[in-house]
Amino acid sequence: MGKIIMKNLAFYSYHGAMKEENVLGQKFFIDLELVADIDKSAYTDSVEDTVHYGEVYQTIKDIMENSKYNLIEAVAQKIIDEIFKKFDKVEEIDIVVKKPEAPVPGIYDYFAVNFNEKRKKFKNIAYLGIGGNIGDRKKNIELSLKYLEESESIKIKKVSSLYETEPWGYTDQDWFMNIVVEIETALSPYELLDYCQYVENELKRERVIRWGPRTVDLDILLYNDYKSDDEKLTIPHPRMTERAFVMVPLYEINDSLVINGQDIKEYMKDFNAEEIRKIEE
Ligand code: A4P
Ligand code: MG
Repeated sequence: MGKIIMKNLAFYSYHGAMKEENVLGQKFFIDLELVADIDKSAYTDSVEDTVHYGEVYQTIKDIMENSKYNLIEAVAQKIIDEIFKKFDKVEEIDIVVKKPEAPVPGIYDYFAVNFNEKRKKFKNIAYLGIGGNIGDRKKNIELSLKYLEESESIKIKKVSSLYETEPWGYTDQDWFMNIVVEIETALSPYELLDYCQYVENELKRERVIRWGPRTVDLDILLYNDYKSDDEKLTIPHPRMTERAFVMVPLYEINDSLVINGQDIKEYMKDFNAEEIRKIEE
């Protein structure tokens, strides 16, 4: 691990809790230390193996010049979140945001906040099936992705195409739209189930008929190699391998999975094109 140090970056910005500050603006200074996995670059002499400080600077500049926060705490957090999102090699960030002209009458160099944050580890890989057949089906799927993204402990890695699918189980209902997503998560399987149910509730799913119409349903298909036979949580999802609306999008995003000891390719022979059609990449 190495460190990238950026000291006394100066910006003219409009952050502040007082109206005057948002109109008049003032000086801000930022100090930043990034602990990052950059050792290789010392040997390769290649910018790809390090964290490009010019790009980090641009990220900070965008936030400083194009947003307005009440608190320097919020400014610091936004910078931390953006840097972790954009720069994979950064493992830890120490940031100081200084405000030398705070609207406090008195004599001082500056007021500042200092945060230190380590990258959250999302080491578990899970696959979720998302589908619905009531209301604006596509919008409900998009909203559930938005809710997943909002969790600090979930990172969406891959999203399948959007498929329109014949209803499975209870067939006297409209066609569904389905997708499958790959996520990285810090949540345990049961915490992930809770979060999926929270998203379903937010989207006002009404449970009337089993396998019946729904605005949106989130099922945990796979979670690492985890196995569970519990009624509350069965993983791998018990009916997934019979369902084209799960297997076709799942295969699209990962064609090398093994489910219940069998290669996903083996399962794919069972599905026909009439029950599922791709409508959007
Ligand atoms: N549960 C157990 N294991 C899991 C898991 N791996 N993921 C429990 C999520 N939940 C799991 O689910 C009932 C209970 O299952 C939950 O309380 C949870 O603790 P539910 O969502 O309330 O009930 P449900 O969805 O009506 O029943 P079920 O059996 O889960 O239905 P499915 O399997 O979700 O099927 N046809 C098409 N084309 N596309 C679809 O998306 N979906 C369904 C619903 C039927 N037909 C479909 C589609
Ligand atoms: Mg379900």
